[in-house]
Amino acid sequence: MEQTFVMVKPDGVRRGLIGPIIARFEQKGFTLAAIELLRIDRLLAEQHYSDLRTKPFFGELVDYLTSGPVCAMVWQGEHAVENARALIGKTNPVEASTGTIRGDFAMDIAGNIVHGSDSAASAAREIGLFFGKQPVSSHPLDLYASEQG
Ligand code: DAT
Ligand code: MG
Repeated sequence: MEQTFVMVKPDGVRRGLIGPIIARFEQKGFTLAAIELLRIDRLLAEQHYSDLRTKPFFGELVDYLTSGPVCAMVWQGEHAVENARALIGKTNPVEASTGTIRGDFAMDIAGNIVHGSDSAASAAREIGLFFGKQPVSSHPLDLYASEQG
């Protein structure tokens, strides 16, 4: 069973969208394996988006990600990475289809409210960054996930 890393970004948290976003993952058939509300520091934001560090918008991206609490989650299920990306929609909300999270809840690329890992390797790296090096299966909340199958 595959796992992916999903994060409600600060504007999503501020706007009260943790619940609606969780609902979509549950309705789709994902199982929640770990969840934490936290404020991330600049170092963690920079590590999370290290592949984008040469982009002109990198500083603003780090400002945005550290502007308030985020909700970090691990969701698991069949093809979790690809299914989560499909649920989230295209990076730019202008291009994201209605019915996707970004298509329905966001207006601008600099405030696209949610993150989802882009590959299994990224998911493993991001889960490690946010939930520590131990496998999420050793996380207490994963008892719930294993009961659900
Ligand atoms: P995604 O979040 O869909 O995986 P990404 O990894 O290419 O997209 O970029 C990470 C985040 O960086 C994205 O969610 C929003 C921000 N971003 C990407 N391109 C941008 C741009 N041209 N201007 C401003 N922010 C951008
Ligand atoms: Mg990405």
